[in-house]
Amino acid sequence: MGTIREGAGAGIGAGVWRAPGRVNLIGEHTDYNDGLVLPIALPHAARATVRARQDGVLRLYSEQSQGPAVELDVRALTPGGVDGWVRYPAAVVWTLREAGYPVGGADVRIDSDVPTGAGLSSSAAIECAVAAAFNDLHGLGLDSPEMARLAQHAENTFVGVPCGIMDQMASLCAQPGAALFLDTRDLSIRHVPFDIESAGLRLLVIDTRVKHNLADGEYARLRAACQHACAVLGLETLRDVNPQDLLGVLARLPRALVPMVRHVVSENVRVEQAVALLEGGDLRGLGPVLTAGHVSLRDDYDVSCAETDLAVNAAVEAGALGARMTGGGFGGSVIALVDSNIALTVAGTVKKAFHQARRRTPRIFAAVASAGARRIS
Ligand code: GAF
Repeated sequence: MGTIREGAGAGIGAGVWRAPGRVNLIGEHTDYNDGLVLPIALPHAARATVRARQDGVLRLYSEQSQGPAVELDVRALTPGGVDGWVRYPAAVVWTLREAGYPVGGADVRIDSDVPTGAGLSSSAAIECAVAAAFNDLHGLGLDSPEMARLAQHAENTFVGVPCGIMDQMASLCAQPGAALFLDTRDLSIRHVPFDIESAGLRLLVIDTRVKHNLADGEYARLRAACQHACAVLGLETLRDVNPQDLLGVLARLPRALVPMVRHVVSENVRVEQAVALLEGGDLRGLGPVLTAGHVSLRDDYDVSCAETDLAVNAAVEAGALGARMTGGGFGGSVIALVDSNIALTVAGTVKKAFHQARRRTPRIFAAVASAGARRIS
């Protein structure tokens, strides 16, 4: 069951690739609106040990799953044809083949420490590790944004989740000590200094352990509502709304769409504010921008939930400079920017608040901006 012989390690046709999960500092639900995002890569990552095979069999094994290895025929892969975690590597291989790249079977072993169901992009990490592996093993010559587009397409088409491109870009393009300022309209990127430890700060990630699942239809509904707003406004994308004209634009929308559009347009402005603060060396100034982003997601975009609100409120009351839910929402994780000397106190206060509210104890860790995907052996 489920073991792959290691052979000569990273010899010809084999190797190990690593791709991280992410937290987004600010810029939520903007990526499918051609907007701005500012994620960092987490130190947590998926490692894919991959060896090319000549027989067309894709053999997938995960250290974290309970089950045995799954064997698939690469020629028979079909969207919707497989379930569970194997969808992610299978989706990437299917997409590469659909795009005409000459890739075949492989033994793939995944070992990931990215928490799953926590809104930290554990699935994008697997996709990106596998994309990087096949890119190298088959000499495809794809650059990181091209791999990100393929991985996003894999998730949209094969897995059936209509996600934007932020998570895949973060996993593939991030650099240590920097946040990734990404314009999803043209995939232009800028690495913005985010060395929080030198600034005497910590970025706490609070996994509320409320299951976050993008495939349940809510995310697709939000995306469709943004497209509807564009149709009403006669725009290609909500990025075409000039923030200066926001009030006039909102006046032309049906009432139900007003808060959503207000969030998307104001969130792009918050990303620009955050970038200006970080580039000016004012990391503490980021705090209020984070909290304002949370208020907008909670009240306008309506994707927060009791537990993410509880974590944000408890962190801010305990002295965090700012806090917000991160990722798609409906559960998942919260980030809190705190002075390092009170990081433990803030974490303790959040746990206590969850205990008092009779919720599961959240998992809390401090994250630093880490490296994007790369081959490690
Ligand atoms: C999820 C999606 F996968 C991203 O593309 C992005 O839309 C995010 O939710 C919300 O900002 O992580």
